[in-house]
Amino acid sequence: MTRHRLTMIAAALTLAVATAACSAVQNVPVQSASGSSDSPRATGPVAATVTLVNTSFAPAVVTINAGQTVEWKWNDGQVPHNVTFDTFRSSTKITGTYFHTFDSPGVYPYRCTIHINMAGTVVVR
Ligand SMILES: [Cu+2]
Repeated sequence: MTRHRLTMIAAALTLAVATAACSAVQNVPVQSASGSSDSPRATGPVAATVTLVNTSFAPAVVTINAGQTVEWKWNDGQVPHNVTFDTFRSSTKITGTYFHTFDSPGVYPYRCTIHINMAGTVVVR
């Protein structure tokens, strides 16, 4: 991870904290999909969608609240990709979706193991 990337994440976290401070509404955590393999359906409200396109995750950084779900959508023709975190991952495929519900605040980097420069981050506040 480059220093520039860390700076971007720090900025995102600062923004997340500032936003959270202004929000009186906190989402109630819902059922978690932690540890599941390829989850075909969302188990919590989908708060952000990331498209796998042009050998990249778009957007590369998404910020959600704890208990919310991120959806990944494959849309890169015949180029296979996967979504791989430290402790959970999608399958490698060319179409379809993957969902993960994040229960704990933190910064979660992930990547596609096939394309070394294809990386993203989920910030959970
Ligand atoms: Cu890939």
